[in-house]
Amino acid sequence: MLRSAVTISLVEEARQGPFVFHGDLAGGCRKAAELGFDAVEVFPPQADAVDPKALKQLLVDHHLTLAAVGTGAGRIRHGLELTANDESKRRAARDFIRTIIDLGGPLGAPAIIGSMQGRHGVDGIDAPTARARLSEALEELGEYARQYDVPLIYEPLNRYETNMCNTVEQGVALLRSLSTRNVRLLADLFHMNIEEVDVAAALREGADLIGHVHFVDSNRRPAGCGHMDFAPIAAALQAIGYEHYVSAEAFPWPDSDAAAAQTIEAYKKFFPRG
Ligand code: LER
Ligand code: MN
Repeated sequence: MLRSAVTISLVEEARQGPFVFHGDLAGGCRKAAELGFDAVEVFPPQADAVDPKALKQLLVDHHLTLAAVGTGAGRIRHGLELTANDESKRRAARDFIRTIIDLGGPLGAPAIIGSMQGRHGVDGIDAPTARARLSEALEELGEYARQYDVPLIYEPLNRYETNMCNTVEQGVALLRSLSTRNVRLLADLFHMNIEEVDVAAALREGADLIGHVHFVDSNRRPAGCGHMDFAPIAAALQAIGYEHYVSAEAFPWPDSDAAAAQTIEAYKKFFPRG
């Protein structure tokens, strides 16, 4: 069964970012449960900023699961990228992600690699070198996540955020070039609206390699507040037998509570449960 989730950011530097709830893990969990979400997706500043026992208790108390844990603070707060020139920075980037895998893994949640993938064409990093560095990291971290029986999630981003992979097709090609089979794609509808010719067709092409969805409208407002055509997207997810999370990574527009309420309404409309 496909499951709903909502994002909670604990990263001060991401206050203006596309997260529904900000700065309050317990409050976000309470609201998520009140509205009927199945899960929360957490964006921590670093792994040790979250007490795993307290997080587990919050999830139990509110009958929620943990959908995923973001790693983006590794870049925005600590300046780490997997494609960096400096070997020690690349190692620190992988170490950072490993600690996030260790946080989410025991709770059944995968780590997401988005902005930490970095890019080529900066600091003299050429495309093949960047690709090799990213692939090496995905191989290692994908296998590392296996101990918790969770995948590693890799997110193609739009062209203004990376030039590693912008589309599902490029993401599929990257994953197929790896020897690990434990990396899946994140289909973020905001990035896809910018980059894909046809969002629903791209989801069908991604098929069982898609392991997570960021549910959001064209303008990064909550689903239903932009011009995204969700009916064919929902049909494509049903057609590929998608049974993971559809997680609201959207601006808290017009505010967090209204964004969460709007998302759950859109979720019920497009993914009705028998
Ligand atoms: C960044 O634009 C994004 O979509 C996040 O999920 C990645 O950290
Ligand atoms: Mn995203």
